[in-house]
Amino acid sequence: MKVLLVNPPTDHEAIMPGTSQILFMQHKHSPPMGLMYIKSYLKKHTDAEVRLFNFQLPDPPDASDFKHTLIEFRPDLVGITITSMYWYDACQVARTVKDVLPKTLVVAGGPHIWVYASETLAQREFDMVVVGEGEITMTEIVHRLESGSDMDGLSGIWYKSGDRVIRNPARQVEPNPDRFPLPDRSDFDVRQHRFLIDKWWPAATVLTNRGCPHKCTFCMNNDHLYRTRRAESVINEMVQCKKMGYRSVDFFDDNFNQSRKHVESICNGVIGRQVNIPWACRCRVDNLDKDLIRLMAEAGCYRIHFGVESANQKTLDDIKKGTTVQQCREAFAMANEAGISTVGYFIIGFPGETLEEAKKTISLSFELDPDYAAYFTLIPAPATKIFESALKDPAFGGDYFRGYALHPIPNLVLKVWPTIMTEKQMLDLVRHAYFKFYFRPSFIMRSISQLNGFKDIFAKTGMALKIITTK
Ligand code: B12
Ligand code: SF4
Repeated sequence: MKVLLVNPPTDHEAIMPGTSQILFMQHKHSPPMGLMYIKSYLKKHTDAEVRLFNFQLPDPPDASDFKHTLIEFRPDLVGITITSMYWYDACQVARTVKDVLPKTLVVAGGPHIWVYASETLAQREFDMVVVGEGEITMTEIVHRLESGSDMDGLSGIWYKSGDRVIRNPARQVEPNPDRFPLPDRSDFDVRQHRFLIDKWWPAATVLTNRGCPHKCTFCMNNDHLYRTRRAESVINEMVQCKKMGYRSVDFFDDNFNQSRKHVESICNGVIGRQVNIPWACRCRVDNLDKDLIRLMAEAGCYRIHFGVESANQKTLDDIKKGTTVQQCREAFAMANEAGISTVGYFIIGFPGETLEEAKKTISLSFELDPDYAAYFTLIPAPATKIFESALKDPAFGGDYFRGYALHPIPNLVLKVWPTIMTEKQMLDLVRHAYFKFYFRPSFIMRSISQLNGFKDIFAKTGMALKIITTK
């Protein structure tokens, strides 16, 4: 049995209007963690020969490389990971598979499928979708195919049977993430992965938990069951990455500091075992205090990303963020004091937000003085509370996302939701904020002093040009 897992290309990705994506321009080259987890689980629990084809590399393979792999490897099953940003590209991949190998089973999974399972199966080229976590479901699919059994009752899948779509029961998320072996990093040249702001690269992306118990209304966090890995297993992964040549670790958890105990055990373990590798993480501004931040710094934390979102307490309450503006100030101050650099995320255009309030958010971004700031216009995303509210407002123009899921088009332009401010006001604010933040003499001087080779100069100049030229 041969399985090919595919991370689709990004040639026709959906477009965030304006300058919102600037800080993440190259980050789409992060390794596909979902597929890497599925691959290692399949390798452990089946005899299948599993390969991973990754289109999302700085020097990406093209469609003819992919066709060549299909012809040479002849997979029985192709599994494609799909986020809504790359839905059109994912459809192209599936179509290529069916053109070259019509009998190969094409299975889709990933965040887009969690929302649009039936729309995906409405496309001719998909045979099956996996809704939810894929490790165990994929393994069971392979076992059934190997033994010639049908898919009757296999939880977590929907599939086509003739003209009918069979919807099997949902699969519960795995309560113990340590059941999953470490993600398989063997397919990648580690040096290829680089986030513009990484101080030490290559940086390994590592997940220490899954899920998030919060219910922020703008976030599509599909599985709220929050689960942590054992610290020992996380540390083993850090050690493994270091041996592979990674020079830092980027914890990709949505919410690294949800459990203080979890953070403490990772930090204490890292210190005790003298792992000695710098790391970055994404934290909420609550759940932190000076002792914890000092411990994190001692354990190698060099950068924290904070979701500030807004400077207006009423907005923070409305979006159910569960944080206060004061906590934002304290979190940045504590990180600064501990010598940890910071990235602040700020969102412009929450429903009901006035121009004055949005300007306050931008002022706060300067007051907090993060090392990097990322400004976004609010894009109501499917399966979020804000999207549900936007659908009730005729000004938003209806469920264009479902239309896209049914009839994929290249480079869909994502929609903002103008309630009080106009779209132009939001886009202008974000562009000006980027301009003001990144063209400050102090920022330019610091960036120049930290330039790290030609690639870095090229990437940072590209970012600067995009800020200047984007309308
Ligand atoms: C890291 C991350 C990023 C990184 C890197 C993205 C990348 N391309 O690698 C950065 C910071 C750049 C980023 C940016 C954005 N992201 Co992002 N990101 C994530 C995050 C936090 C983690 C992804 C991850 O590694 N997950 C861990 C793995 C194990 O989970 P997984 O990928 O879902 O895979 C599991 C299942 O889905 C399933 N599965 C997945 N693929 C497959 C395939 C098969 C065949 C099968 C059977 C199963 C299967 O099995 C896997 C294992 O259990 C997720 C949130 C989350 N917690 O997942 C959001 C998320 C993927 N991002 C999202 C969004 C919206 C964005 C942005 C648009 C945000 C923005 N406003 O700019 C941009 C888009 C950038 C871009 N062009 O892609 C959404 C996607 C929504 C959607 N409908 O597709 C998510 C889900 C966040 C959210 N809660 O809203 N992101
Ligand atoms: S925004 Fe962050 S804290 Fe809020 S639900 Fe999403 S992941 Fe959790």
